[in-house]
Parts: sequence; structure tokens; C-alpha cells
Amino acid sequence: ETTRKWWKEATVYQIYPASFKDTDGDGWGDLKGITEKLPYIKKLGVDVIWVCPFYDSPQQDMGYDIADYEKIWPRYGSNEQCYELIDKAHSLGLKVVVDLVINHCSADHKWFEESRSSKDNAKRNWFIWKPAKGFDTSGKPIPPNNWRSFFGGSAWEWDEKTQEFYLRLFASRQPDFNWELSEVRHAIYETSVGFWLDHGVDGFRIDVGGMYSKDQSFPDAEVKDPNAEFQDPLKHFANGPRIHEFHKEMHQFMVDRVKDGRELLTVGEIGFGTEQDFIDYTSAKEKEIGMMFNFKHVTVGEDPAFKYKLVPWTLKDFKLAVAESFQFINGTDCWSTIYIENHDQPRSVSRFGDDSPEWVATSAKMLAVMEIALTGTLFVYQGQELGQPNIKGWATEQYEDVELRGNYEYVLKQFGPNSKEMKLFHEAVQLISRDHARTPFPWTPESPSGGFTSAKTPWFELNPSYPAINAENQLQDPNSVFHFWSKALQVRKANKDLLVYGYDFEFHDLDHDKLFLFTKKYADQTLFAAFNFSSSETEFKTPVPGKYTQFFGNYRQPDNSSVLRPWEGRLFYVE
Ligand code: ISL
Repeated sequence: ETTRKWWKEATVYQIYPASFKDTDGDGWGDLKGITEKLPYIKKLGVDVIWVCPFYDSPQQDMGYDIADYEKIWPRYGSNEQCYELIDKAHSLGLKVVVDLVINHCSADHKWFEESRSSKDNAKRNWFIWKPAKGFDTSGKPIPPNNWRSFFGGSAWEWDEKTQEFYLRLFASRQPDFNWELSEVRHAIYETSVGFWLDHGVDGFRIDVGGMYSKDQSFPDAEVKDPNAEFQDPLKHFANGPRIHEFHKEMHQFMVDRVKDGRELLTVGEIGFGTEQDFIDYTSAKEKEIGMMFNFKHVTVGEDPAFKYKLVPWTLKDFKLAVAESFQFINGTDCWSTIYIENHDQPRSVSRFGDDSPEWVATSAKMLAVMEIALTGTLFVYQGQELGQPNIKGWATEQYEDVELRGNYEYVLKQFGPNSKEMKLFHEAVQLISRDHARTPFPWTPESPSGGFTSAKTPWFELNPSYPAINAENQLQDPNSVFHFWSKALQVRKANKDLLVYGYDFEFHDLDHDKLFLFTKKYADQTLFAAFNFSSSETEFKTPVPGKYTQFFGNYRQPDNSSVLRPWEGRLFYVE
């Protein structure tokens, strides 16, 4: 059985600073806005806030391109305001987790400016520089290998001044650090980890945590798509050769740096790997990270070779993928996470529920019931507590995410505007764009900016759903998704043995295409959970003999029948 820890039982609320609350009228959210809204977050009943990057940045990738790890981006406020936010959160009993973005930084970071200044600069090798493979007939340099960037095109960026390429797995101005050098790693730990531990944070969400260790031969990736100029390189750096050594070292740095005995929450964005990889990262005795995010369930229905191409999927795929995120911890000293939304994912009610006016609230509540019933640390993303749906009816041009734009350019160049590939791209944007999660938070139904800002134009348009789906309306309505989430979190706390720490998870009727049924245990207690992923009534069977007592569900009138109503979820004790 797993050791109990505060961070295993906690629910984390994820905040996207650009879009949470603007207090100074510049159209961008800010740290003061977060501080102002802490009572709202507290009311929801979470225990921790995770604030996405607020550091100084040219914002090519919404702050995941950091120019100075120790300074707040001026539009978000000052360092003092950040320390105030941490203090205020602590005084309300909320812990604070910050984003640790250290696979890469911004090209504006002073280390990169030094590194690119000349081939013999002392920091040249702090980043990954390679000469061109050659030059094509028009004199254009050919990248060192065929790796594709996550954000479209080559993963290598040509630097005119020193006539070499630098590696950037993400945006063009997001150079990857060279983690092979101990000097680089310690400089990173000092500025990004040490600095913020000294300022009292309670932990880190570790961005791109599985990709620091690249295959040092930088081989060409296997050609999976013969029509494409660049290929999927994931296997040459995902969970690479030295990754566990690096995490152990960073963990030790954290332990040595914390002077007041506080225990940190660390969660790694790992994405993909084998069960053994997940065990290696999160096993307590390995001393690496506390828990990790798996991407399996949030990428169901996306082509693994290219995310902006949807493929058919079944409920069974989703069920298996959800279970993959925590089943590996059974009987081990590992831990994991529960999440279905974040700033890189669309809205769960549109993706896995039903966002039609008739079922949007019911299915959002059902997904809440599902999440509180699963084992692991629960993460809720801003707006999820309102059942906010995806953006509807925008043309691709209205989306602004750098990942989307980069891949759009790529499809346009490679296949053309009227190709079948482009048609599939537009379709995928409507369902899975990261921007669905990034529109300003709808505080009120007021036009034009839903209480988010007093500026005429917010940095990004609001989701057109805000007059109907917003915090003010939901706070007034006792049957709202917000109040339901808050109740659900209380139920999770009151039943934490079974819900948070339950083990021996088992599917029932796994092949059923509407029902998600499972049992799990804690000591002599048994939970049965039943969910109807459809808008039609669906009969279910109780899987084991016993007395079933329903203790939570998303319909107001409990029902003793064995028929689940549309998008109904129920939790039972089995005796
Ligand atoms: O969005 C994705 C999954 O569908 C990935 O391609 C994503 O870019 C990857 O998971 C890494 O994400 C993190 O680092 C990126 C940043 O754009 C994301 O917002 C961040 O979560 C680069 O720093």
C-alpha cells in the first residue's frame, strides 16, 4: 500500500494567467487578478493552485519560452505581486505550484544570446548546435537531420551569424538546452528551482519532463510518412538514455534546497512511455518525481503520427487509456494523476461528453463524478468547473496558438489549401485545438468581455458561450456545474480511502460502447462506479453479488433501477 502524502490527497486547480483575470485593464490577465480571485478558488474546495508560466518572456509560446526565470513578465505584474500571491494563497490554506520549463528557454534568454554570439563563446555548448548537412542547389542550408518540430517544419533553426543550426523541438525561438553538461544543469536548477523554492513555492509541474536526454548521435528519424519532408522523432529523445539520472539529480537539488522541511508536490509532464518507464519515474524509492501526466487518454482519437488528424475511436479505447494513467501504481510505491483538461487540451465536455444545450451540464457533471472516483491526484483546469465547452463556429484563422499556426503553415506548404489533408486539419482544429482552453475566463455574462477585463479588446476573444456559461450565473444557481464540482470534491475528501487511495481497479463490460463500469477496493470496502457515456437510457448489471448503496451521482433524484439515464454517473458502496 502506498504511503499517504498531502499531495496525493490534494486537488489542484490549474490557472492560465493570461486568461484568468485582468485587473489593470491591459487586456491580459495578471497576478493581482489571481490573488483577487483566490476566494473563488477556495470556494470550489481545491487545495493547491498550479500557475502556468508567468516569467519574463517574448510570448512566442504563451510564456513557455522563458527569457528570465527570476523575473515576472511585466504585463503579469511585479515580483512583489508574485510573492504576495504566494503569501495570500498560503494564508487561505492553498499551496502553490509553479511551472518548471527547462527543456528549453527563449532565444531572448541571456544564456542563448551569449551562446549564439560566436562559435567559441564559453556558453556555445549550453545549447545544441550542429553544422548544416550541406546546401541545396539554391544555397539553402540542409538541417542536420530530418526531425520534425512539434510546432511544424524542421526541428532545427538556422542561425545566420554563426552559420549553424540550433535544435528547437518546439517553437522557432525556443532553443533546447544541452542537458549533457553538468554546468548547464546546475545553472538551470539554481535559477528555476532554487530561486522559487527560496520564495516559498510548494512544488513544480515539470514541463516536457521526459525529453531532456537526447540520443547524442542525433540520427534521422524513421520515415513513417513518405510524403512529408520531416518525420516524427519522438523515440530519439522521449525517456532518453540519461533521463532518470537527470531527474534524480534535480530531486536531490530540491531536497537540499528546502530548509523548512516542507514536502514538495512534483508532477512531470511525461506524455508517453511504457509501464516500466512510468514506474521508474514515480517510484518513491527512485527519488525522481512524485507523479506524472500520461497523454494516452487525452490523445484518444488523434493520429499518433500527426495530432491534427482525427481518427475513429471507441469508448473502450478511452476506458483503457484512462486506466493506463493509474493502473501501473497498483501494488507499487508509485503515484499518478487524474486529469482530462489542461492548457494543451480542448474542453472535456466537448471531447468526451455532450456539449449540446440539453446535455452540456449533465455530462460535465458526469465527468466530474468519474474523475473523483479514480485513484491519483486530481487536477482541474480553469473553466472545467463551469463545464465550459469548446469554441464553436470560428474559422481556423481566428485561432492563434503557435502550435496550431506552425502546423497549419506546414500542411498548407506541403499539401495546399484545397487538399484532403487541409480539410482534415480544419476538422481537427474544431475539436482539439489548444485554444479551446485558452480563451479568457467568463466571470460574468456582461458584454463585451465577460467580466474578464475592462479593456475594449482582451488579448484573445472570449468563447461565444460566455453569456450562458459563466461564474456569476453558476454561483447563483445551486444546481450549477460549479456547485456540483464543489460537492464532488467534498465527497472525494469524505471517502478518501476508497476514492483517492483505492486499488485493484477492475473493468466490467469493458467492450460496452456506452457504459464505463468499474470496481475498486480499499481494505474491506468496495466501490462500484457506473457511467453512461450516451444520451440514451442504458441498462447496466451489477458485477458482483452484494448490497449496493448509491452515495453519489449527478442526477438529483437517485434512482434504484438498473437503467442509467442520459450521461448519468453513480457511485455505490458494495457490501
Ligand atoms: O500539446 C501537446 C499535446 O497535445 C504537445 O505537443 C505539447 O506541446 C507537449 O505536450 C509539451 O507541452 C508543454 O511544452 C510546450 C508548451 O507549448 C505547452 O503548452 C506545454 O504544456 C513547449 O514548451
